[in-house]
Amino acid sequence: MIYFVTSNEGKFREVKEIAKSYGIEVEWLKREYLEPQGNDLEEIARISAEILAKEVREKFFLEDSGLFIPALNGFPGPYSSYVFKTVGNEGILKLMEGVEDRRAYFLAVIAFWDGERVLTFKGRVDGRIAHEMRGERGFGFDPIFEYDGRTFAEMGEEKNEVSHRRRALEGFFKYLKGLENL
Ligand code: ITT
Repeated sequence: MIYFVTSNEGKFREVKEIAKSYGIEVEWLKREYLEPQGNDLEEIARISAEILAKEVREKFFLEDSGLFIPALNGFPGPYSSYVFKTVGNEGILKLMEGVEDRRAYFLAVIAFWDGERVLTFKGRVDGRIAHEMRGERGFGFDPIFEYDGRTFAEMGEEKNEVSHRRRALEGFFKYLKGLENL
């Protein structure tokens, strides 16, 4: 069993589901934590985990993720959580009005505190910003993020096969499994 620290229920559900397919049990440590500001998601995740390690005695991991839009110079990127809570999907759609280059990607960085140090694992998925919100599943920016013609919110469970989160967790869970076999 391993603790996953997040205040975001959508993230936890997906992580738990993906972990199951690797035979790993994840326990939800539901709480917010201090995140430093910065442009580098990996740095933010690493420092957040180091700070949190002073309070959490067990091994744990957290995940810092964000939506990056090249036509907006990478916005909202590391500020995705704040942007989602303030202007949301409508705000992003408005900013993208009349913009032809609709490419976007999600990044996820896992930071794992193993009791001594922090290890990081990254995942990325490329897609496009839709012209309108579509789909009922998922969370956050899922209704406006298109992957292969469908939004993540339309893909439901299938999102977990290709998402940034899946790709980051794959590296992490393989690492954990490797330790078991030592
Ligand atoms: P914690 O920090 O407590 O884990 P958070 O929601 O603040 O929760 P982040 O700081 O990592 O998480 O912010 C990521 C934001 O990006 C989050 O608010 C989501 O709206 C969005 N996001 C991340 N992954 C996503 C996904 O798979 N689908 C849609 N939106 C996502």
